[in-house]
Amino acid sequence: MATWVEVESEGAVSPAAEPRNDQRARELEQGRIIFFRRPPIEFPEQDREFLVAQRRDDSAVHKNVSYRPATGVLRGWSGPRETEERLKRILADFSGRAKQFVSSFLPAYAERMHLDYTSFRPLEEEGRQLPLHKRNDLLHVDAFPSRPTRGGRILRFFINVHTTKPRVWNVGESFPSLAKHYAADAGLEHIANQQQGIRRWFAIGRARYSAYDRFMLRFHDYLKENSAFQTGGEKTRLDFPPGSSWLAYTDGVPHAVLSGQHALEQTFIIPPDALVAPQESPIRVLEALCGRPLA
Ligand SMILES: O=C(O)CCC(=O)C(=O)O
Ligand SMILES: [Fe+2]
Repeated sequence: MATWVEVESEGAVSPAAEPRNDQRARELEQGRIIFFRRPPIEFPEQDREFLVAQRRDDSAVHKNVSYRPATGVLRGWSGPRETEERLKRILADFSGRAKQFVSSFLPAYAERMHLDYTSFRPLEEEGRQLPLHKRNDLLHVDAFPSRPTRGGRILRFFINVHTTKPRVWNVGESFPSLAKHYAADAGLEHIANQQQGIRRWFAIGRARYSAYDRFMLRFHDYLKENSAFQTGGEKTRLDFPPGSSWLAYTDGVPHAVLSGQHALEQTFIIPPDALVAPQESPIRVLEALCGRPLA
């Protein structure tokens, strides 16, 4: 079994007590998940109670709820106005604290990271009926169809806010190994070759999507479609206990959520020039495999 997956217990971390160096960032960039038995941020008990009280039948929750901290827009929610305002406030507070925490825990990123969406995941993950490419119980690496990163990385901070149930993940092999085994079959060469044509013939709109973005979107779908990979690939089960918290680069760690309910999550996009181990980033790993620049 791969040794690169190590769940580290940090206890309740006071960010100020952490050494101000890049060790944690390096571990994350290399594919490790950093685990906190208790959230490293303040999270009020009344907020937790409010979140876990939201049920599908009484508030029309059908999917993950997303919140955009930059604009205050809430998606995927259709409860009463008052409830909506309270939910927004809770997500905005969580987002602000998550940002503050990541800035001090991972100082290398503080100046350049981009605060992406916040999410609340109110549904039991086990047995969700979703179309194949949307299923999160299948191992995958993340790529967002609407937000190309051009080589930037996707860092996610989670809290399991459920009272009693763990959130259960499977995680797979390291990105370099995953790419070595599957990138060619997923069409890396073809997508790398398209780059120049697209540069030449399409104007600005398309250029937002680098070959890297197009490959990662394809790779996400390819991995979910690949039943040999899903059943035969190497995996490690991780149980995140109720009340625990974790950080992971989900564009590099193949992951699947098997069960659990009520999680909060904040996404950060870390640009290539803020990474402490850029040579380990998915874009560099893929470029080394295909011998061409991808962004
Ligand atoms: O909700 C989770 O625990 C992870 C789900 C996931 O893989 C995702 O949102 O990309
Ligand atoms: Fe994911």
